[in-house]
Amino acid sequence: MRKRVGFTMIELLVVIAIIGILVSLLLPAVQAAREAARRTQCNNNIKQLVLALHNYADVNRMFPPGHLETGEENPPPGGQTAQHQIGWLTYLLPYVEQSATYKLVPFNEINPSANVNKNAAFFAAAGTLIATFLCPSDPMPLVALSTAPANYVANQGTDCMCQFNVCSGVFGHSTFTKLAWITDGTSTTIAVSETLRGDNNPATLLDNYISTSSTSANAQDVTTCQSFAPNASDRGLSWIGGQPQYNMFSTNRVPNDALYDCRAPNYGCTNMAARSAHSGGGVIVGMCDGSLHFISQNIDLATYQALGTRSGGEIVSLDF
Ligand SMILES: [Ca+2]
Repeated sequence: MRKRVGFTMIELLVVIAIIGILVSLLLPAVQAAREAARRTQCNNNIKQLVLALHNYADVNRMFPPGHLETGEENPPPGGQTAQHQIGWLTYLLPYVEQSATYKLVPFNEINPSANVNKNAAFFAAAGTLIATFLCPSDPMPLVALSTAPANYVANQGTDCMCQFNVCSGVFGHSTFTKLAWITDGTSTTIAVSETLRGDNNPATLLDNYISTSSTSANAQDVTTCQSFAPNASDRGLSWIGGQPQYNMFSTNRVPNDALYDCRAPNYGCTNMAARSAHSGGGVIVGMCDGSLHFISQNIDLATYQALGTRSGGEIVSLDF
């Protein structure tokens, strides 16, 4: 009698089923390992950024502004307002090994008669993708724009409008904070956190926020702000840009807040929560002393706000 070779159909099915089970056991582990690697990268980036802030402060005796208008601050009647708004990450370029890009930024160009943001040199700098500015845990694909994005945002505290050194947080418009002003202590004051990038497409609602010029809207009052339709989708889409949705966050509301971020009225007041897609629900923050923490979106709001102020006088335990 001829000996049977090969497998029966049942044997084959059993083998396939076993392989399927093994793969299904392995895949989540592989995915978890990949996300852990991505998260480590996001952690390292924030660490680099806070170190860069300190290196900047060593040279300049203060932190860089959250954002700054380098054009005419008060143009003559009928003149255009300043066009060149520069975000804080721009000032850190020399301290994260990006001096070549830094040299392209036309900081001092004042040209109220033209939109200098269309300056060729500006876009050569603005369009440069910088890995240190990107958190690979953000699931949003990179959008092809003339400005390159960033996942890192600076702490403006609980303020809606933070400018000219009058800020509860550490960074603001035309604000240059000295380390000595952080009287609550650098280990309990947040410097940097994360945001989720938009896709620049208001038709895809999930990543939208509310941006309105209505003077009846108050971004500081997040609940009231929700009555407006979420209509903007450019959060995090320019590291160079000096607009709050690109580079600032508020501790007025907890990380990953379920309500929409707000910007109103007339773009003056912003209330953007820190956001991330990390498992566990929360965001990484870099404190002003360079230490890193993962802050849960379930954190007590008063504690979170205390971590946002630089000189609020609150007592915060170190196990937040
Ligand atoms: Ca504080």
